[in-house]
Amino acid sequence: MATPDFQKFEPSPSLSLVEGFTHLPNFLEPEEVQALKDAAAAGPKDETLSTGRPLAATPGVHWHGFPRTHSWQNGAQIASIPETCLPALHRLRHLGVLPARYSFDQAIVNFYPEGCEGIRMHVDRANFDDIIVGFSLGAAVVMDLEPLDTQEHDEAASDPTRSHAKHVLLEEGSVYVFSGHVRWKWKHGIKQGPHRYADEELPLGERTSITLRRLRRPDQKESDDLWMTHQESKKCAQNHLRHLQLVDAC
Ligand SMILES: O=C(O)CCC(=O)C(=O)O
Repeated sequence: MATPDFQKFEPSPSLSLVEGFTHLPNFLEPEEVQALKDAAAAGPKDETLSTGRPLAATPGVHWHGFPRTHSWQNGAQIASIPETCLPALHRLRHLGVLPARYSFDQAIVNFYPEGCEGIRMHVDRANFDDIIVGFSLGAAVVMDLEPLDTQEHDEAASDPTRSHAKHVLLEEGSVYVFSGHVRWKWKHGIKQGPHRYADEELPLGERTSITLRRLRRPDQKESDDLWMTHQESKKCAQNHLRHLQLVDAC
């Protein structure tokens, strides 16, 4: 695999649209894109790790929207999703986008068939910790971002120099990172295609995203202040406790 050029990945201020959001277009090398596509096409190796999105409260890889038949059944030797993501995670750490000792214990692999309804606006559940990394494979889409807080929303909406909604073009090979403000106080989603970006209609096609997360545990307190202060998060706190019990029971 070619040695990555770290200079190329300097996140520019225009790519950090909201506090805590980093977007790195073309971050993945073509070989990494192919390896991730192969790993995703191979599908779940171990069905016990493939509990699907609603139950994604345990460590491991969770597959969402994938067909049940996959190439592991043909005895194919394909690197796993976590192995395949590692070099890119090292680069993100090297760039300072990920803190030195932060590690992930979970990946959610979402498959979006061509023309599907996308993913509704949401804040990622509070049973996941502060940093979420997303890898984009396949058709380009536009991700929408909006503040949860109506005051922040209204202030931005009444100021012509600010926009209360942001739109990010996620092309194949791009990586995004949510943490802090945008992770807890903004929602994000992807509408049903076709999408438009910069006055151009984006071609429809299949897309896969891989999002890496760390399940929150009782000893991980560093991000509590961020999410406990928010009203919406109070609801999440109850879910969080339920999920922690699930994790502890494993
Ligand atoms: O497909 C994506 O990049 C977004 C995925 C997402 O929002 C999620 O899994 O919560």
